[in-house]
Amino acid sequence: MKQYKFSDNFLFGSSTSGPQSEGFYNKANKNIWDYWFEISKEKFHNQVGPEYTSNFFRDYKDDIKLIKETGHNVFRTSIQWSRIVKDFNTLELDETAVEFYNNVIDELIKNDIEPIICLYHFDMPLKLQEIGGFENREVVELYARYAAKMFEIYGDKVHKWFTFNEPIVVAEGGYLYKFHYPEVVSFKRAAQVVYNMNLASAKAVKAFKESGKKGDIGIILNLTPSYPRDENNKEDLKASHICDLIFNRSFLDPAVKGEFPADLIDFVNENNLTPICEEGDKDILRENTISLLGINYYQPRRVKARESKFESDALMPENFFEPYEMPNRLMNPYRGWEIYYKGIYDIAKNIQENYSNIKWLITENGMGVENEERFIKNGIVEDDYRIEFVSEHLKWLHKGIEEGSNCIGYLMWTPIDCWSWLNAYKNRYGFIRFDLESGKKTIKKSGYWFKELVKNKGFEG
Ligand code: BGP
Repeated sequence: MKQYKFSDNFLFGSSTSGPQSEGFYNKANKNIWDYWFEISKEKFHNQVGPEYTSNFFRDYKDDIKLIKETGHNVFRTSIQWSRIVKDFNTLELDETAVEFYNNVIDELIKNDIEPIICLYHFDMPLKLQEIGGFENREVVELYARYAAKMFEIYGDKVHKWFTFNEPIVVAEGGYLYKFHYPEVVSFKRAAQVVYNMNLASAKAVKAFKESGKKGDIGIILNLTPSYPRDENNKEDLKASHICDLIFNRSFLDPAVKGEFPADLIDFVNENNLTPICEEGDKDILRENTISLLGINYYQPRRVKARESKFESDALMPENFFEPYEMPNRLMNPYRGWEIYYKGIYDIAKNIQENYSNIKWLITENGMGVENEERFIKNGIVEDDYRIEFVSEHLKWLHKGIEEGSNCIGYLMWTPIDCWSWLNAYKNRYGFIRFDLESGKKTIKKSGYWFKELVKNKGFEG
């Protein structure tokens, strides 16, 4: 048995997002999820949409009580652009929403829980999607102005901000693989979205600096470390390098280093994917790098060189690699994602060695499990698998920190079972169970375990 101790000011908590927890409650505007559910209910698991979710808008006080009872010293959520802004051009705000987010922030602080706020979590306002979403430069400007407004009104109380959650997923889901609206399949348009979101993020960082508010600003990236099937096979290495460029470094490098990797620029030029750029963009990226990096880690990406031709009408990332199923890999069968504990350490070392050891934290890590009611004993979900999942990741993270990686916290996905996009309530991730029928919220075994972990600043394992 070994003691795994974390520093006294280490952040322990969890993350959710506005669209996945609040419910609709007369929002000023619809976002693309509200709309997509309206027109395509059948796409959503059991046809459950975003209108109710776990009712954070109504129940935030009780929810924060539960979050407190599970030991959190930090909690992350997102502001819904479509809720707080009434008119995107004049930036007229919705007063009920302003008050709601203000109350949430106050309630957290009152409970000694630090609020971390993200400004965009997959939730493009429908009106802005109608003019092209992040393909349109005008939306980049509107986003930067919205961000500036949020710093102005909440910047005295919130000291950790994030511009985007998993921006690469916006491009993947909406413009390549059809698991987000607008269900477009175009590598070129995806590249434009990636480019414009990088710019939008840098412009928000600029606005934050200009606001003069105290604190850190960053971006949240879902890093999927790329592992080649065979380290000694040149073609496998090339495939894994391309994946790393597309899925990780397309945001990581501009955010931290202020520029796109040269190999990525060559790749987009060679494949006719070059986005439309404007003069001055390079300066904006270079001058507005982040001070804090959020990393969501769920799974590695194992790849090999293509063994057969990829059949598709349009050019896709898969033209350049094939997924590799490593024998004996550990799987989360419900989500279909590999669990690879050491990946979190590899990320820690990568950030330390290649990204100037920037201050970072895990903003999501988690295990979605189906039919968790199977594990209820005496009214409590006995989720020992989740305890194992967290502790095994923390052991590797601890090693990375011991070796000097500048990680300041670990946030799980998610406090209370929440609505998960197309999967709705299929897989449960929370420390706290949400009973869909009765609306009851009950702390799971992992929630009590987490409380002890935070109290002791570590665990024995
Ligand atoms: C991340 C997202 C979250 C959350 C989580 C779990 O990618 O930031 O919003 O949903 O994944 O994934 P899923 O809901 O797809 O099971």
